[in-house]
Parts: sequence; structure tokens; C-alpha cells
Amino acid sequence: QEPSQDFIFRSKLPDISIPNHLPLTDYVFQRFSGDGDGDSTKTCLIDSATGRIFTYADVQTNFRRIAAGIHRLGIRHRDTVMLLLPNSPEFALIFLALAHLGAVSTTANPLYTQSEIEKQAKASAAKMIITKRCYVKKLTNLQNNGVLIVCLDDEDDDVDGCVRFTELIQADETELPKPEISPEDTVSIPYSSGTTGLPKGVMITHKGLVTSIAQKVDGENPNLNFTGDDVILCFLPMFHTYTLNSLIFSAMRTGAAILIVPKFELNLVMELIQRYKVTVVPVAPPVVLAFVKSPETERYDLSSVRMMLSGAATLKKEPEDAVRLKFPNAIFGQGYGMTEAGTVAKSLAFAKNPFKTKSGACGTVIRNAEMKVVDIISGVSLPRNKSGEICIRGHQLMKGYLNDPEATSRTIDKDGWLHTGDIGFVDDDDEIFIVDRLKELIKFKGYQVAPAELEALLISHPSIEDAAVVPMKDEVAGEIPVAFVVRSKGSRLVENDVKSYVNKKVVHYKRIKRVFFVETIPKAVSGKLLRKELRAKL
Ligand code: AYL
Repeated sequence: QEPSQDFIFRSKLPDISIPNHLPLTDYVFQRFSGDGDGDSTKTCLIDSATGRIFTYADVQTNFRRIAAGIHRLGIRHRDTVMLLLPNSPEFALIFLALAHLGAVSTTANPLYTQSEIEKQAKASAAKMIITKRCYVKKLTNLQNNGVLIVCLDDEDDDVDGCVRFTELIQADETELPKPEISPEDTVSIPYSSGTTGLPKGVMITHKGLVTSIAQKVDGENPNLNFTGDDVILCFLPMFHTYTLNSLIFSAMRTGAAILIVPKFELNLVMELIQRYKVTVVPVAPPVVLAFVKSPETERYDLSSVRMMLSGAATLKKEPEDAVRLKFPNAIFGQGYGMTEAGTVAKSLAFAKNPFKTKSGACGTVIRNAEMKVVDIISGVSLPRNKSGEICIRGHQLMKGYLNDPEATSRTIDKDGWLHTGDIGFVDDDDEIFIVDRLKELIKFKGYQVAPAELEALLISHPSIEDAAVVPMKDEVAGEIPVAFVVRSKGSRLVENDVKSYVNKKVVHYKRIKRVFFVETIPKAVSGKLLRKELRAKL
């Protein structure tokens, strides 16, 4: 088969012109420049913890000031800064400030253990970490190695050796020299294990992020119809690109208000929906299950919600149908994406002029992109209704993995196709269904767990000769990480020894939940783990 004979799937929406020559902040706030129609007195960010409001004017002044403050501390174009923060308006403001400077954000889960933070900070060459005082004790080694620590909540007294954030926002934004940002410059480096191995830095460019946002919210008939009248709830973790890309910046581009919640708690979330008349609720599958199971949904007025979007992991048809009943006025649908590829598919039920869609589908390929489904053995592209590996091509893709050209070329082939490692098919109505995963990745409640990371920890134990980690199906979490372990000769190691050895070194969702002792780990002649065989044993 010639490449020209590929079966290529496209959006039902026509391609649009995307201003992806613009740096991220110019694009997001384009309506507020020149003769744009943006109303800068409108609410942009609401902090649900304090009730504090930032208008669109406040947001723009603040991120420019923070940019000037960060610049004054010596951060320059292409330098990397780590954000180690819970959801807060400052998270968005700092990310925008760094983008505006031409600097790079690397976001990490603040609940990471010290060693997880150190690994990412070192690998991404972060020169500065912006955090809260409760996390500072995990940063001592980095600080001793010359990394500058900025502390957000230190108004009353100084945290040892940290710069106060309040100093940054007092900077004069007019002092800031305008950096020359190229569309190919990296704007953020989230971490993802991709299809195999350890977590790697994913280089997202200004052009990639702008394209991904535009594919959703731009055009006469946007695929994701956020508007200036929307109040969009944000409890999904902002350190994840799904939240920054599909929620925060997509909302800002459209002039919507974003209600920021530091931590998901079902009753609080329902109370906020009622109080702020929230119109859009982005979720992950475990949140859908929480709504479905809760007997208390009746106690709240949830009628303002017009849209509920799920993504980040598989959602079956049954919970999807059940949650619809609890939100009678809401359109429900899924998005499907990947850190390396931004949004790959979005339900066309969310379009301004919507299409009829089916539950269980994870959307239709986004516009200005091409998708194909390839046979996992021959690599030949497949027609509709045939399952294979999903591949995606377009300007929204990552530039590559940081310092890892080999992993990059394994993921994006010479023709520009990114191989997702997901198995699915496209049906007669252009809807995509994910049926399995080819890659090693484990998804615990939508969070990434890289088996290779846990395997490395396991085999560092003196009584473990060999180990493999695979996903096991779980009703609540979707998947949980479980380990197959080969004991060293003479060792009396038990399940709890293994768990306590590994689990204190990793964030809660990476914890090994079950251990199975075996004689050998099945491997191919090449030495490659035969994970499928192990999964079959579960
Ligand atoms: P990462 N259904 C099934 N699996 C999914 C789905 C879905 N709707 N969405 C994501 N996944 C899995 O990098 C799939 O295996 O990004 C995919 O390769 O943490 C992997 O999760 C990627 O995990 C959006 C909507 C981004 C979703 C996302 C993905 C966030 C997760 C933008 O608009």
C-alpha cells in the first residue's frame, strides 16, 4: 500500500486559519489588543477558596508584573521554572508570566515526593521553583544546588532563603524588555512516559499550544463552544496539560469566567455549582462515578450546567448514561488527548452547531489535523470500524522529548505521524472509540503511572531479582498498578515489605496495590517484558 492510499480521517468541521505565529499570551488575549472586542472589566478568574476575583484587565496587568518580577530575579528567554503549586489563580498568572517572558514552565504535582520532584527539576534544568511554604522542605537539596525558591504564602514571616512572591508582583511591568518569541520556542515541559520507559519532558511549543486551543474554540462553528457567558469550573489539576490547554487557556481565549477550586470534594463542588451558577464542568471518569453514586446530588440545584466534558481515561457507556440523568440541562461528551499531542478528539456535541453523538465515544478528530488507524503489526492504515493504533498529525503536536531524540523518533515518525499507543477505531459517523492500550502506561483515575519507574524502584531492592508492573482493572480507579516480583535466592520477602519499600518513594496514585510472587518474568528473546502475558494472569 502506498502512503497516498492511507485512510485518513478528518473533522466534519472545515479547517480554519489559525494565528499560530503568535506567542501564547498574544493569542490568548488577542481580543484585548488593537481594535479587539474584549471587555476587560469581565471576570476571568475566581478563587473559590477566598472569593477573590480577577477581571481580564487584572489578569493581564498581573501576569506582566509577575513577568517583570521574575525577569528581575534573573530568569531569561528559554530558562525553565518549575511550578509546584495547587490550583490557584496564581498558577495561571505565573504560567502566563513565564510564557510572556519566553521562559518555560515545567509543572509538577505538589504532592510528589522529594525524589520525584528532584528528578523532574534536574531533568528539566529548572533554575527556579515557585511553590508554597508547606512544600519547601522537599526542596532543600535543590536549593543547596543553587535553585532559587519563590514562596507564594510568606506574607507574615520569611521562609528560610526563599524569595517572597509579594516582591515579584510589586515589579513595574513597563520595565520588561519585550522578548522575541519564536513560534517554535518551548513554552512548557510537562512530563509523560509516552509509549514506553520513564517519564520524559514533553516540549510543547507556543505554536503547538496555540494550535491546540484554536482547534477547539476558534472558528465560526467552534468544536468546543465556550462563550463569554460561561462560568467554567476548574478542580482538575492545573499541573496537568489537559487542564491548562483544554480548560484554562481555551476559556480565556473565549472570555469566559473560570472558577478555580484547589481540591476536588464532591459536596463542595455541587455547592459551588449552585452558588456561582456554573455552566461548564470538565471532569475525569472518577468524578463522573462520584456524581453517579452520590445520593446527595438532589440537594443541590445543578440546572445551570449546560456542558459536562470528560477526558484523560476511558469512560464506559453506562456511567455516561447515568450521569446525564443527574444533569438534565447538560450536554455530555468526551475529549481524548495526550500530553504529547494536545487534544486529539473532541465530541461534536459541544460544537456551536452540534452534531448528534453516541455515548461511549471519545469524540471526533479535531479540525486542522489528520488521523489514521494503523494495523499494530503491519503498520498499514485501516478503514472505518477496524481497530488499530491511533495516529495523529498536525501543528498541535509536541516538538519532541527533551534531550531524547531516540524516544522522539520512536513516537513521531518521519512523515510527522504521532503514534499514540492507543488502540481504537472510527465508526461510520466519524466517532472514535478507544478499546485498548498498546503502550505500557497505567491510568489510575486519569493520572499517569509509568511501570518502568516502579520497576526500577523494585529491582533496586536487594531481595528482588526481577520485577514487572502492569495495570489491573479496578472499578473506582479504572486501573491500579500491581507488581509481579521474583525474589532473590533465599529471600523471605512478603507483599508488605515490597509495598512499603516502593510506596514511600512515590506519590499516592503510583503506589503498588498488589504483589504477586512468581518464578520468572516472561520476556521475549530481545529481553523485552511480555506485559500482555502478565496482564492475562490477572
Ligand atoms: P495523558 N478515553 C480513553 N482513554 C483516554 C481518553 C479518553 N477519552 N483520554 C485520554 N486517554 C488516555 O498524557 C489514552 O491512553 O493525557 C491517552 O493516550 O496523561 C492517555 O490517556 C494520555 O494521557 C483533551 C482531552 C487532553 C483529554 C486530554 C488527555 C489528558 C491525558 C486534552 O481535550
